[in-house]
Amino acid sequence: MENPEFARLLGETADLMEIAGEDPFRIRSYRNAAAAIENLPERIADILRDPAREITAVPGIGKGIAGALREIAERGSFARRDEMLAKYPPTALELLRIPGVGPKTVRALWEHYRVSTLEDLARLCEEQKVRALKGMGPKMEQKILAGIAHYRQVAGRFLLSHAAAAAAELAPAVNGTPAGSLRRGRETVGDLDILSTDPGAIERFLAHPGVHDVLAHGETKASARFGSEGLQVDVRVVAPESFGAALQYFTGSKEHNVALRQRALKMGLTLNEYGLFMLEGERRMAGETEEGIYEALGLVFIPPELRENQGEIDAAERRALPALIEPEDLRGDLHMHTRESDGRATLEEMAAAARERGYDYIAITDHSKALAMANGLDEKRAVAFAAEVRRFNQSGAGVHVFAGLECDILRDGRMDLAEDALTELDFVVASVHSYMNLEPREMTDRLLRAMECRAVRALGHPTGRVLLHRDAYHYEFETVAREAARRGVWMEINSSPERLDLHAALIRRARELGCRFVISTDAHHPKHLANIAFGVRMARRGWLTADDVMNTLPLGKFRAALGR
Ligand code: DGT
Ligand code: CA
Ligand code: CA
Ligand code: ZN
Repeated sequence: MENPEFARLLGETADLMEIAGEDPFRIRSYRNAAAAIENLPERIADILRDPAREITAVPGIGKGIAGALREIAERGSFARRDEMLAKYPPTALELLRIPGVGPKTVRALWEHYRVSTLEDLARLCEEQKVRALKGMGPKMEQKILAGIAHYRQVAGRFLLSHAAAAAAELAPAVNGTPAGSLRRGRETVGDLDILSTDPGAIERFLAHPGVHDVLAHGETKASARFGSEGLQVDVRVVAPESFGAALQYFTGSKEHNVALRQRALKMGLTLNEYGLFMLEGERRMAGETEEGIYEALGLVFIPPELRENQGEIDAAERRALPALIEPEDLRGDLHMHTRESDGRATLEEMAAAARERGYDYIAITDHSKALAMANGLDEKRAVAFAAEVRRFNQSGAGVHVFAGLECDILRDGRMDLAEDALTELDFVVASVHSYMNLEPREMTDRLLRAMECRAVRALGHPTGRVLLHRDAYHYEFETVAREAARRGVWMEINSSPERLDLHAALIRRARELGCRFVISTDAHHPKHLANIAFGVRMARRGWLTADDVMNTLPLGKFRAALGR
């Protein structure tokens, strides 16, 4: 058993104890232990197995928790957890995910109505029975209903980054290739699909230490959960002569596949996960490679990111697909934070990491003062930091640093810092971090006004969405994109895995309206610079070429382009 699983069982038990209203001190000790285990570089299972080691030597793990861990290692649960699960069904834990529903509410729901599932809670709200509970009212019922609706939409989906990390571990273990939404670069992934031609793949998949809860197990297919967060993984074994057909089929999207199959039928062919065949006589036309399938259908190869049935088949027939941007096209990264605001590293450390990636330039864009929590910069500090950046550039660090700022757009659309200070900087990205629930008209005006500031070069995370958590704020995107194009303000594609903002459809629309783009990471740590790959996936899904993206320019040309 791996550490996250130990941590999950302890955390779950703490949640249940909280529902039961037990001693906060004991609850906290479970939570602290879970956090300690989560961050422990060593495997708990190894320490337990080593007779020369004492598990209580791990900080945060006392005698009581140590006993629980031993029990978990032995039989997958422990007495305290079993006891709590006898009181409350495990579905009660899911209720805690709904905003406004805390442990006390869960307990009251159980005690008064024996309700412990989302379905029952939704019904109870509709029947207006929740308002009878202490501290509840009609407004709360509405809020809970909205929360449940949202939860159902996102439940069971995972960030692209999470699925990518799982695939990086599992695919090599089964000699497999990831397909499905992960291969298409969708920002969230429902389940991970892996294909392999290795007959031993299923066995090795199920033997992998991170794999648990086997959902289906056959000769050529198995489904199970992976890791502490329980991402579902489907592994399929296919014959080598069908590999391309299977990869094509299981990469999807379903809509793309349907359109492709219709095309095949019109050509007297039939396409399935085994291959492309003549309708009459069943002669095999293709199937070993994806390229072969597209070619036999009279199409150029369609990159997986475009397979959403959004005109890509037509374009492939006309040989008019764009030459999509590649990660190697990027020369720099234009949104990152340092310790000057809420980043975790210094200017020097960020620049060193950028040089290691082979970049020619970066912009340091710390927060402005409206983001007090992030220790945002006022005019004086911004200008002083710019001077520090320029001194740094004198030191010949091998990568050019632009003195930038992520300047807050205030509620009325004014910039957080005075324009004369902003003008002294090389690169200002303007972002909304507050008042995200304005009426669409007001939000539109706010963004339009922000772009009136001559110092603004880019619009940061332009829709403000946080994947699986917060919807985009509402405004007239086309109006704003048109104005951005007119003024030469670039649209940011924020590569942070929780944001991936803009998304594909808006990127494509913005491009049609004449916008240019930057792809940036919003890094708060040197390791976040690697997230640029996710932003590039978004750009590709938005049909962008290197020419559409400003930070593919070499330093000299980029500097010239900064003069707006
Ligand atoms: P997800 O897992 O919800 O993020 O999205 P996908 O696209 O990975 O969907 P999934 O895992 O259900 O299926 C993988 C691929 O298999 C899907 O993209 C296309 C193909 N597929 C699944 N069901 C059907 C179907 O009913 N018809 C066709 N033509 N293809 C299908
Ligand atoms: Ca999938
Ligand atoms: Ca699947
Ligand atoms: Zn931001």
